[in-house]
Amino acid sequence: MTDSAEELIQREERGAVVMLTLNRPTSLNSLTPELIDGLKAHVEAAEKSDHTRVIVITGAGRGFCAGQDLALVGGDSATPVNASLIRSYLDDHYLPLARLLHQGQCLVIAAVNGVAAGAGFSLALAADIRIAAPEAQFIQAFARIGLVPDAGGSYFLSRIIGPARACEMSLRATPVPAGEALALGIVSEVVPREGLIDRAWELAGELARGPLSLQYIKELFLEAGKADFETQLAKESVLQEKAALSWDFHEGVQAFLEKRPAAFQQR
Ligand code: T3D
Repeated sequence: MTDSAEELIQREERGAVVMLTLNRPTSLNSLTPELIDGLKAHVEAAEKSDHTRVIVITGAGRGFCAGQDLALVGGDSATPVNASLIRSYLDDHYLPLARLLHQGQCLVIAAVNGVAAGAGFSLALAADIRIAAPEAQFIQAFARIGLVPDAGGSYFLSRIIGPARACEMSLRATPVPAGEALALGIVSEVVPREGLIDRAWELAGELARGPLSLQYIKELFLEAGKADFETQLAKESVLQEKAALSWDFHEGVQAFLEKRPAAFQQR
């Protein structure tokens, strides 16, 4: 396949949900600057849109994302890789994408269809919810090539599974299969491969129909792992006041009292 910008990421939109499929299947959707920036452009567009609420990220073929395209990193054996270039590459490409996914208003689901390795694992970890096919495996592959976790890979993983297990996973770089990832809390569901995308649409649709407060909930948990108790109490109060001002809060209470399902309008 070619790597034209149009084909690198497939986009499908259904109502308030956008599904973005990484499309370099022959290298398990390994990441090039064009792929990272293309994904970021799609996420930015979703953030700017007045109707997109949920983004699903998945991969074409048998892999989710095998991390950095190593063919672009390795030179000839006599020439060491320029470390400062790697630093600026991270700063210019990976980090803006990680920030946008983690801190943006859209809710993000990673539908992990196959292996997620290195920065591909970090990408999945930046999502708010991960579901996976039984074939998926998660590898903190960085140490295999003499690197450290990046693109948020240490931050997210230690918050999800605890620093000790995250450190061990990163030191040993052994694959964690989907079932173990479920037990560890890395993914919230394991779904048969053939049903994974349907399940992702369903879950995304459920979130998209939810109240406006879902975006405040995402914001609340941005800091929850590191804020002290008083700071988090204050943040809850501020966001609760905002949520209470929403039409959806009124609708939620009315629906309860009238014993009917709520019809939220995300306002
Ligand atoms: O700028 C910087 O570099 C800093 C940023 C670093 C961020 C990172 O992500 S570092 C980590 C990079 N990723 C890896 O180290 C993972 C490399 N891949 C693998 O270890 C294995 O491919 C997997 C464990 C992910 C899957 O193994 P398997 O046996 O299922 O598949 P395979 O046969 O190894 O791969 C299939 C094809 O994809 C193969 O190509 P071929 O032989 O069919 O032509 C393989 O070379 C290619 N491929 C897989 N991963 C990458 C890749 N090509 C380029 N880059 C890859 N990361």
